[in-house]
Amino acid sequence: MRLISFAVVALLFPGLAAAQAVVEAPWARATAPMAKAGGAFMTISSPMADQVTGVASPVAEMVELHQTVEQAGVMKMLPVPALDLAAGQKVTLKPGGYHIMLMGLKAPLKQGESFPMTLNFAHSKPVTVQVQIEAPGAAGPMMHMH
Ligand SMILES: [Cu+2]
Repeated sequence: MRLISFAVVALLFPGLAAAQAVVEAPWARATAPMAKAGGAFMTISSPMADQVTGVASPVAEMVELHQTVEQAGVMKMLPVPALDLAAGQKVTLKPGGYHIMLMGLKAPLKQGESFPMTLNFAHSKPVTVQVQIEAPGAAGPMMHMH
Protein backbone atom coordinates (compact mmCIF):
# COMPACT_ATOMS: atom_id res chain seq x y z
CA MET A 1 0.00 0.00 0.00
CA ARG A 2 2.77 2.42 0.93
CA LEU A 3 4.60 1.74 -2.34
CA ILE A 4 1.45 2.46 -4.30
CA SER A 5 0.79 5.74 -2.51
CA PHE A 6 4.43 6.79 -3.01
CA ALA A 7 4.04 6.09 -6.71
CA VAL A 8 0.92 8.23 -6.92
CA VAL A 9 2.53 11.09 -4.99
CA ALA A 10 5.68 10.80 -7.12
CA LEU A 11 3.59 11.30 -10.25
CA LEU A 12 1.97 14.43 -8.84
CA PHE A 13 5.04 15.95 -7.14
CA PRO A 14 8.15 14.29 -8.52
CA GLY A 15 10.74 16.38 -6.65
CA LEU A 16 8.91 16.44 -3.35
CA ALA A 17 7.93 12.81 -2.99
CA ALA A 18 11.40 11.55 -3.80
CA ALA A 19 12.92 13.06 -0.68
CA GLN A 20 10.13 12.68 1.88
CA ALA A 21 11.27 10.73 4.94
CA VAL A 22 8.92 8.33 6.73
CA VAL A 23 8.64 7.80 10.49
CA GLU A 24 6.91 4.60 11.65
CA ALA A 25 5.71 3.23 15.00
CA PRO A 26 6.90 6.06 17.27
CA TRP A 27 6.75 5.13 20.96
CA ALA A 28 8.18 6.15 24.30
CA ARG A 29 8.50 4.56 27.71
CA ALA A 30 6.34 5.84 30.52
CA THR A 31 8.43 7.64 33.15
CA ALA A 32 8.40 7.65 36.95
CA PRO A 33 6.61 10.63 38.56
CA MET A 34 9.83 12.56 39.37
CA ALA A 35 11.84 11.53 36.31
CA LYS A 36 13.28 14.39 34.27
CA ALA A 37 14.36 12.32 31.28
CA GLY A 38 12.74 9.80 28.98
CA GLY A 39 13.45 7.92 25.78
CA ALA A 40 11.55 7.76 22.49
CA PHE A 41 11.96 5.20 19.73
CA MET A 42 10.78 4.72 16.15
CA THR A 43 11.74 3.50 12.70
CA ILE A 44 12.93 6.14 10.22
CA SER A 45 13.54 5.77 6.50
CA SER A 46 13.84 7.87 3.38
CA PRO A 47 13.74 6.95 -0.31
CA MET A 48 16.86 9.12 -0.78
CA ALA A 49 19.97 9.42 1.38
CA ASP A 50 19.22 11.92 4.11
CA GLN A 51 20.04 12.83 7.70
CA VAL A 52 17.97 13.45 10.80
CA THR A 53 19.40 16.77 11.94
CA GLY A 54 17.21 17.56 14.93
CA VAL A 55 14.19 16.60 16.98
CA ALA A 56 11.77 18.74 18.97
CA SER A 57 8.81 18.08 21.25
CA PRO A 58 6.76 20.35 23.48
CA VAL A 59 6.92 17.80 26.36
CA ALA A 60 10.63 18.40 27.05
CA GLU A 61 12.96 21.38 27.34
CA MET A 62 15.66 19.66 25.31
CA VAL A 63 15.48 16.80 22.84
CA GLU A 64 18.61 15.06 21.56
CA LEU A 65 19.51 12.12 19.35
CA HIS A 66 21.55 9.65 21.38
CA GLN A 67 23.52 6.51 20.73
CA THR A 68 24.16 3.86 23.37
CA VAL A 69 27.74 2.62 23.27
CA GLU A 70 29.80 0.29 25.45
CA GLN A 71 33.07 1.77 26.68
CA ALA A 72 35.29 -0.46 28.85
CA GLY A 73 32.28 -2.58 29.82
CA VAL A 74 30.13 0.41 30.78
CA MET A 75 27.07 1.41 28.76
CA LYS A 76 27.10 5.11 27.97
CA MET A 77 24.86 7.42 25.99
CA LEU A 78 26.48 9.85 23.59
CA PRO A 79 24.75 12.67 21.70
CA VAL A 80 24.64 12.15 17.93
CA PRO A 81 24.77 15.43 15.95
CA ALA A 82 23.02 13.87 12.93
CA LEU A 83 21.67 10.41 12.16
CA ASP A 84 22.51 9.12 8.68
CA LEU A 85 19.77 7.53 6.58
CA ALA A 86 20.87 5.47 3.59
CA ALA A 87 18.46 5.50 0.63
CA GLY A 88 15.62 3.06 1.23
CA GLN A 89 17.14 1.65 4.43
CA LYS A 90 15.15 1.62 7.65
CA VAL A 91 16.93 2.78 10.80
CA THR A 92 15.29 1.56 13.98
CA LEU A 93 15.73 3.52 17.17
CA LYS A 94 15.31 1.17 20.14
CA PRO A 95 16.31 0.76 23.79
CA GLY A 96 20.05 0.02 23.97
CA GLY A 97 20.75 1.60 20.58
CA TYR A 98 19.95 4.86 18.89
CA HIS A 99 17.19 6.72 20.72
CA ILE A 100 15.69 10.14 21.15
CA MET A 101 16.37 11.55 24.59
CA LEU A 102 13.81 13.82 26.15
CA MET A 103 15.47 15.98 28.80
CA GLY A 104 13.78 18.36 31.19
CA LEU A 105 10.39 16.65 30.95
CA LYS A 106 7.66 19.13 31.80
CA ALA A 107 5.39 16.32 33.09
CA PRO A 108 5.75 12.55 33.50
CA LEU A 109 5.05 10.47 30.39
CA LYS A 110 1.93 8.47 31.23
CA GLN A 111 1.23 5.07 29.73
CA GLY A 112 -1.66 5.17 27.27
CA GLU A 113 -1.19 8.83 26.39
CA SER A 114 0.69 10.29 23.43
CA PHE A 115 2.58 13.45 22.55
CA PRO A 116 3.74 15.18 19.35
CA MET A 117 7.33 15.11 18.13
CA THR A 118 8.83 16.77 15.06
CA LEU A 119 11.87 15.41 13.25
CA ASN A 120 13.93 17.68 11.02
CA PHE A 121 15.97 16.39 8.10
CA ALA A 122 18.80 17.69 5.94
CA HIS A 123 16.69 17.23 2.79
CA SER A 124 13.20 15.95 3.59
CA LYS A 125 10.42 18.16 4.84
CA PRO A 126 9.99 17.90 8.64
CA VAL A 127 7.85 15.02 9.88
CA THR A 128 5.57 15.39 12.92
CA VAL A 129 4.38 12.19 14.59
CA GLN A 130 2.25 11.31 17.60
CA VAL A 131 4.39 9.26 20.02
CA GLN A 132 2.50 6.53 21.90
CA ILE A 133 3.51 6.06 25.54
CA GLU A 134 3.98 2.40 26.50
CA ALA A 135 4.69 0.66 29.83
CA PRO A 136 7.87 1.76 31.69
CA GLY A 137 9.75 -1.44 30.79
CA ALA A 138 8.30 -1.92 27.30
CA ALA A 139 10.75 -3.32 24.75
CA GLY A 140 8.84 -2.20 21.68
CA PRO A 141 5.67 -0.54 20.40
CA MET A 142 2.37 -2.28 21.04
CA MET A 143 0.04 -2.83 18.13
CA HIS A 144 -2.53 -0.08 18.32
CA MET A 145 -5.76 -0.72 16.49
CA HIS A 146 -7.50 2.37 15.20
CU1 LIG B 1 20.00 8.94 25.94
